[in-house]
Amino acid sequence: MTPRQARLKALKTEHGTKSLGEVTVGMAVGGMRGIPGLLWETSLLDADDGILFRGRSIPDLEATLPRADPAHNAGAPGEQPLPEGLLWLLLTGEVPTDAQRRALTAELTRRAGGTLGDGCLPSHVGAVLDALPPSAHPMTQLQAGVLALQPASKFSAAYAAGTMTKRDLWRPCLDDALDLIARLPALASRIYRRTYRPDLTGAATPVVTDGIDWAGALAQGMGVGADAGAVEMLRLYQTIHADHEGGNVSAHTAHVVGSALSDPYLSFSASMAGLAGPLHGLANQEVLLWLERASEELGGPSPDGTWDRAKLKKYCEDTLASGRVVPGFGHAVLRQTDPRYTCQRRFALKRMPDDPLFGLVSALYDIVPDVLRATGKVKNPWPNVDAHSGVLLRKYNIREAGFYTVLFGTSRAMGVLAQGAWSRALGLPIERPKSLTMEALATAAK
Ligand code: CMX
Repeated sequence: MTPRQARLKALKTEHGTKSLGEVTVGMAVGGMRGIPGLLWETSLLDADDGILFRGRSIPDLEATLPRADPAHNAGAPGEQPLPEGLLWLLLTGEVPTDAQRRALTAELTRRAGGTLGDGCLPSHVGAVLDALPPSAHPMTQLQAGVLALQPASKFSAAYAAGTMTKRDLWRPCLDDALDLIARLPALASRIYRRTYRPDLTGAATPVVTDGIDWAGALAQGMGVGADAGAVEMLRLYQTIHADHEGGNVSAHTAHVVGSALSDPYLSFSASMAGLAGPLHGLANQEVLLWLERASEELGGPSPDGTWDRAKLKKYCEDTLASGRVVPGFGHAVLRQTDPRYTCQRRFALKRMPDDPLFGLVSALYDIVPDVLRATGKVKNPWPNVDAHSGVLLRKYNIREAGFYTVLFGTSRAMGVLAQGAWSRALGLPIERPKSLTMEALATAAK
């Protein structure tokens, strides 16, 4: 038994009957807010301080995770953390050394058949995508593409063979997780190119295979790999979206589906169906469209780069009056500005301080919270991760908002799949919370 397995066993034996708090009727009908009902090892969310990945804050990760080698960063040392470094941290609880990060990148490359680029996709995956109409949303394509990869599941094969105990299934689960993560840059870029950029053919976007990092391969596949700023932006983006503890829709979906011993391809695909909702991951698409509409309606910034605050306030109020939410603001758990927003803002201040849409995002930071407070019902008026990401992507020529949630998804894979392997290693059971009818709730409340 490993130390973590022993710890969970001891927790169950010594504290299994202790209460974690009261469950009210309001919680039961309020989206289970505040009910502590999940074990999630890879990250923990604090309402004020934001996400901690294995106990480490985003600024801590920015300072400590390995960066790109000069050879893969236009000759200069990388400035942004590499997603593989975070994946190592999520899996092991330890910040990797540069050598360990390089080894994980090499392992992902090996698992992808020698390239993190387009060549690693089995040909039938392209055929599945091509069978969909071009109008299919990129998130639909992502799910279909992941399901097309599923026949390669080692977890499913091991379960079917019946030669492994339930406790040992974490091994093929981890295998599947790494195989799938290895193929995501290629799958995402294939979806991007067929939907928006058919001009970027495989031949036109050659992928360096010798040591290129995972986000670098994604950038190359999307045709922005020659822009060092774009590559760095994607490294940061792919790092910060990876995990947000276990109760959010995408993570929880992966968790509940995986608990039925559905394999990682199935649970990740299901997770992406949840991420595709506008109140969750699709908010990043909605934000950019909303910003572009604002810019159009207001006729852009004034010549000195500032935005008309009164008109912006009205634009926000009109959004609310039309029955829509202000995308990119609010959160079910957070009660302060999302640190994932703040780190993107730091990146923008350094690399694109004069970008007009960044100016708009900054102006909205001063305006939206008051507008939301005035409704008297919004619990958190501050911006979340999605309020900022589209402006960074757009700056680096990834302008198609419909694709943005796919980029959230490729990152989220690292968190939910790392936890999925741990869930199997810890032998977590099939998830089955209790539901009640209104009559049963009323009876229980008496
Ligand atoms: N704009 C307008 N209304 C908002 C709002 C916003 N940004 N945020 C919350 N509200 C409303 C809710 O819709 C709710 O209204 P009703 O009582 O009429 O249903 C009320 O305020 C209370 O909501 P809450 O308790 O503050 O927030 P919830 O936990 O219910 O919802 C969230 C959280 C994120 C869905 C919500 O803040 C929202 O819709 N935000 C905009 C969409 C968004 O940015 N989503 C991305 C979140 C991060 C992510 O997962 O990627």
